[in-house]
Amino acid sequence: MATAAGCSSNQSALDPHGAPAIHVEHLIIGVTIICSIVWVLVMAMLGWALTRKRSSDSSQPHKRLLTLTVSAAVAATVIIIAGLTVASFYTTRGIGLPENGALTITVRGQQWWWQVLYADPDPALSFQTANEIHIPVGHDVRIQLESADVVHSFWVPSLAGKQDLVPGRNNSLLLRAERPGIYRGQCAEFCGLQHTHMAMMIVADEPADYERWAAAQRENGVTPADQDAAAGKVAFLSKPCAACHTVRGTPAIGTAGPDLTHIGSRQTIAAGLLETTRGSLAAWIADPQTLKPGSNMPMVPLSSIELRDISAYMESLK
Ligand code: HEC
Ligand SMILES: [Cu+2]
Repeated sequence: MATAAGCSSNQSALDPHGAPAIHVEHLIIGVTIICSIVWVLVMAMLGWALTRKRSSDSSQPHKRLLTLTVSAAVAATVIIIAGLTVASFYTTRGIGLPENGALTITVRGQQWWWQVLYADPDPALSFQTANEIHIPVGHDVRIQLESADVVHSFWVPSLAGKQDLVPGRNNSLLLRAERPGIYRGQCAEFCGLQHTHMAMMIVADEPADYERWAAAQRENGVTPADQDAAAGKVAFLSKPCAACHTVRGTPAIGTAGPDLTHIGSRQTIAAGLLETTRGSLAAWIADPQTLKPGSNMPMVPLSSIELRDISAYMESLK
């Protein structure tokens, strides 16, 4: 199995890299083994029953043997089902929520992208990003799940269980990575036209790298030195872009689309659709409806110079 571009593991519950995902894998393997044994036994009994000679033995001991066999099978069923219930109960506990004080990240599902809020009691330390969630390795992280529109589902199979994002309800999930890397996840609940293009990246950094990343994200968007990018900033602010997008440190404070303050630092755009390059940014801005039909970003008419400059500006927002 090949890994998705840039990712350090398969997007698979059978390739776990964090404690919650390991608990889930153990449960999957346990249930599969037990159910396989039961299936083989049932098939063997069925085969035996179909091929044996019909017996006319109606003696008392024979009847007692039948009663005993059926009772044993019923008891085994009860024990196995109870055992699996207990196992899934302990798995649910194992993937349960971390202690208070753990890093908390709010993820808000939107058609069709992930809004990611790193809220801090000190507003100066709070920031927002989209579709790419950085976490420190070896730490429990609490993911608070909300939805802006319909039901979505947060699923990063190699790091955690799966949890729905339901409008008007607060769900949460424990996320934890044991090794640095990039882990892919996606929306796992059909949520409309672009459901399949609602991917995310979890980037697990060494704690020092994580702190560096968070400090950089807290900064305002850079004022570009490059001439094209500087012209792009002016164009961006004069177009409807600014009504839907925020670039902190500028008058753009729209909230309908992803925060673009550090768009150039993210690996992909439009929820995993394209790798972030100046070319892909230009393609996206020129015609989002061809690349992601139905998405909530309209095509904004731009001259070719404006398109070039705005793409340069977006790329410069590291
Ligand atoms: C009506 C609101 C709206 C307008 C106007 C708008 N956008 Fe967007 N934009 C969005 C939404 C919603 C998304 C998320 C689309 C998705 O991934 O499904 C988005 C996504 C993006 C992305 C990718 C962000 C990411 O993190 O993946 C970029 C870059 C972007 N827009 C730039 C622009 C530029 C430049 C303009 C002006 C030319 C613009 N947008 C105009 C709503 C808007
Ligand atoms: Cu979704």
